[in-house]
Amino acid sequence: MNDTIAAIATPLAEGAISIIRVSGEQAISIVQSLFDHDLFHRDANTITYGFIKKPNTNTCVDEVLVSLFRMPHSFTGEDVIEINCHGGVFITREILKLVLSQGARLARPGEFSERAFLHGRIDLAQAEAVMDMVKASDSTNAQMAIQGIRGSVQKLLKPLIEEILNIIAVIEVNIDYPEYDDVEIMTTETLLPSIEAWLKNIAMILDKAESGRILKEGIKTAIIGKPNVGKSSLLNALLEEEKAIVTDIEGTTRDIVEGSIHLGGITLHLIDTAGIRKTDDVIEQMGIERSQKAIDEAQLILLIIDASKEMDEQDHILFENTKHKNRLIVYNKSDLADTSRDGISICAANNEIDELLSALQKLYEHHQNVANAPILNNDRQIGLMRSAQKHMEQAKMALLAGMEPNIVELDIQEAYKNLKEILGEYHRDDLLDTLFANFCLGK
Ligand SMILES: Nc1nc2c(ncn2[C@@H]2O[C@H](COP(=O)(O)OP(=O)(O)OP(=O)(O)O)[C@@H](O)[C@H]2O)c(=O)[nH]1
Ligand SMILES: [Mg+2]
Repeated sequence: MNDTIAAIATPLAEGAISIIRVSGEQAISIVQSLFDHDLFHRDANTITYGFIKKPNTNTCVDEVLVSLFRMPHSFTGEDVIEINCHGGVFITREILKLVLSQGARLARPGEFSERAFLHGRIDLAQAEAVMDMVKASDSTNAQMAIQGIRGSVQKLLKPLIEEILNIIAVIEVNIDYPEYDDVEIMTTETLLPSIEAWLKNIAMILDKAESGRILKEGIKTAIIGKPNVGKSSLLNALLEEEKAIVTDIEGTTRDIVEGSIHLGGITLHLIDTAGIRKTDDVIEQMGIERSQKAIDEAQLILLIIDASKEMDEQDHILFENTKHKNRLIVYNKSDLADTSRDGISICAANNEIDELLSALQKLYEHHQNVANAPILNNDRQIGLMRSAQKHMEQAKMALLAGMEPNIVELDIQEAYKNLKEILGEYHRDDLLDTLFANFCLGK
């Protein structure tokens, strides 16, 4: 981490401005060697107007604004310079080249954030939230990201980590200093309730995490049904564009057609599939195999049934095949139906799909409430949390089976490690610090 890194921080495309970011011990001196105004004596968090010049010549390269941040109060925790230059692809690259020629190294992707993490400016969950913000495609995602950037995961985990540390500390003191009699003795009776309370909290967090993931990643939604029931018409109505081909010929759609819609904060990733039926057509058969795969992978199925006809054997097969999935039964062609059926009725051909839209909103309404609460929202975080849960469950089972607290401590320590890893920090030292802070041992 001793070298100074540089990179273009904005997309390489024509625009009003581009930013070249430089971080490290030499950041100020490197940029100073290219800049016609004094930076060495400038205060932190200032912007200086001037010109970038080629070193040792007087050739003017660009008119720029130079932002200066001094360690440790910068994004990376190091000295950081940001050069705002004109947003041309050539000129941006040219200035980066000059910076590199003066001794900076080209940064690897994510290296600025990595340094911020290594210098303790942000924890790992915050670093992930920075990426989430860059990738956020709607207000819900942006809202979750800003929570994460402000350290919501750490706040969420802090009480749980403290509780675990306390349990471990008491067990360890019991083991190492049996003669120390003003320390409470950790027995199965005292330990079990704390573990159970802890597990309850974890279960709640994991439950909300599922909503977080749904909000962030969207829902894979497959439109399924017999040929000609109006699947492609529904896709087009939902997307408000003529994306899939619609004809009155059975077996029109042979490949997967995709598109995404936002519905009140939830994103649905829709796939229109080939109508499922018995067929000798090789291409159609391949399409049907893809439809089957789409059913397996989908998180939500919209099973489309032609409301103008009686349900036949093929409808019933699909009905049975999708029973175990999260699904909505949708009756299309309501304009041709004599009797209205229980359930969601639409007329895709005329874009009359309000009943379906409100059913979808209702289905995912409860997830939206978590957007403003601290939540875990990626696989890494959720995986580690599950692992912590597993270890604590094991500790609980062992205690119930009559094991001594000092035997189950290993599992409890693993759970602690998992939680700390969510934030990207695991040090045995923390344990020792708590031990000494709480008990003033080892004088
Ligand atoms: N009257 C009426 N016709 C509809 C409706 N929705 C679709 N259709 C017609 O039904 C026919 C089939 O529609 P598609 O959307 O291609 O059906 P599909 O389920 O995608 O069919 P495949 O791709 O062959 O599996 C077309 O002629 C549509 O115009 C509707 O709500 N009412
Ligand atoms: Mg179709």
